[in-house]
Amino acid sequence: MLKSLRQGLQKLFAKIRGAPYIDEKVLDEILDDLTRVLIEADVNIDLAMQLRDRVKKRVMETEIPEGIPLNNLVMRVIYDELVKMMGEKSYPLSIKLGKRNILMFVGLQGSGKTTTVAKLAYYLKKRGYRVAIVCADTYRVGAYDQLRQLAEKVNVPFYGDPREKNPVKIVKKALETFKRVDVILIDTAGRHKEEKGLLKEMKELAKALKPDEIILVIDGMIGQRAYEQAKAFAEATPIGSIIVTKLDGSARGGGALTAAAATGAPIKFIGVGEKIEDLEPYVPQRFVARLLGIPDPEFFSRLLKEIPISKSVASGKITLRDLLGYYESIAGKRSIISRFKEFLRLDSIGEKFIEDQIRRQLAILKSMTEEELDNPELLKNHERLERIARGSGTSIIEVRRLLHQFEKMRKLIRALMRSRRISKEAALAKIFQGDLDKSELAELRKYLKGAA
Ligand SMILES: Nc1nc2c(ncn2[C@@H]2O[C@H](COP(=O)(O)OP(=O)(O)OP(=O)(O)O)[C@@H](O)[C@H]2O)c(=O)[nH]1
Ligand SMILES: [Mg+2]
Repeated sequence: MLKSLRQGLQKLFAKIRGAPYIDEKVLDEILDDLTRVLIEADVNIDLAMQLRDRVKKRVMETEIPEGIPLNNLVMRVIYDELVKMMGEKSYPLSIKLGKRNILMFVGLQGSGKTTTVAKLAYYLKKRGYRVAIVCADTYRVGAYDQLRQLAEKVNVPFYGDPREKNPVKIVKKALETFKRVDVILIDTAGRHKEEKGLLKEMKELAKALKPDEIILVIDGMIGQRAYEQAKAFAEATPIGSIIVTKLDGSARGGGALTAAAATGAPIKFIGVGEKIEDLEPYVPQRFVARLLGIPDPEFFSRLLKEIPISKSVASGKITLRDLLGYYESIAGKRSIISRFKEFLRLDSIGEKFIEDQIRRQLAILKSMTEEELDNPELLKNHERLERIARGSGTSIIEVRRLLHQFEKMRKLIRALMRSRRISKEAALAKIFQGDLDKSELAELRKYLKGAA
């Protein structure tokens, strides 16, 4: 179904999901891709641009909880806006029980009316309704036989008269014949290539038949041209609904659906193949989720509520206590220290020096009060610095240097948490164990230059 649109969107989502970080530039690139994919599927340019602007605005303006990657927000917002563009609401077929519901099908030539009548008959019959089909297409040779055969296939009663040229007479006859049914589906002729004639004839027929609902069948292959048709139709009748067909093969189906949805007319079903069972109720949420390759539309509502990987990601605050915890956990582990040295190419410095550094920093951290560990702001106070330096057998300069390095490291940790979606503990371990990519490593080298 809508192969190129689906592939384009799925590729884009894989890209969003895998993006190591998202800033405004990356977001703009993503939105360029999105716009291109939509326009290629024949979505109207204005609609595509509006969607782009809305996604950007919402992403830039939304505050998201600490620890939830921006990637999730971008996916969620794009999903939401696509759903809106696809119509947002779903409209179940309203069949009133205890009466005969007359549904009249109209549409341009070849749009899929006759096929859809049979599909809907099958759909309703499976759900327990008593259905009958009527052929009121007195124009096309073969229309009668086509529908009769389909009715046999679906095994529902059928009425038609190949010799009668007046569709109103046929339907009157059919209504006398089918007294005890729930739904009567009336197929009409689709001989006009332009909307005006179609709608004029539809109104005349509707006046005589008094249908409960008129269903316009639109060929998905006409793409965004569906807009004019759906709009004129919606204006011509208050009891109209829409079925868009041929969404299986078409490269322009996305354009047809979005255009029809943009008129505000209710799209009730979609045709997704030539077979009798290839008709589905149209639910924009489900439809978009499927385009995006996600089986469960609930996925998107969970995206922003997801419990982050660890609690500390949620709490998010990175304090000196985290650094202390890490130093304590590696104290004396030579393997970590030598790996650390190796990957940073710090040969000239030497393992002994690193060990010594870690030991001194540990002493500084241990000389801090609980309050200070949680709130480095307090350490702007000279007396506190003096106390810590004395307590750890170091100097005020060293304490300041540690604080300065910690500030830089905090940025790196935050960047890692966001880009790799990991907890701060894991980010710290990555930093010290050298599990970083090139740009992350460059950051860390800069940081360590300050240390040496
Ligand atoms: N692939 C695909 N083909 C469809 C779908 N719906 C209809 N068709 C095909 O479209 C062609 C025209 O379908 P019809 O149902 O005869 O169209 P119609 O509107 O009744 O045509 P007229 O009566 O001539 O106006 C047929 O070959 C159908 O098999 C669909 O959802 N997918
Ligand atoms: Mg037909």
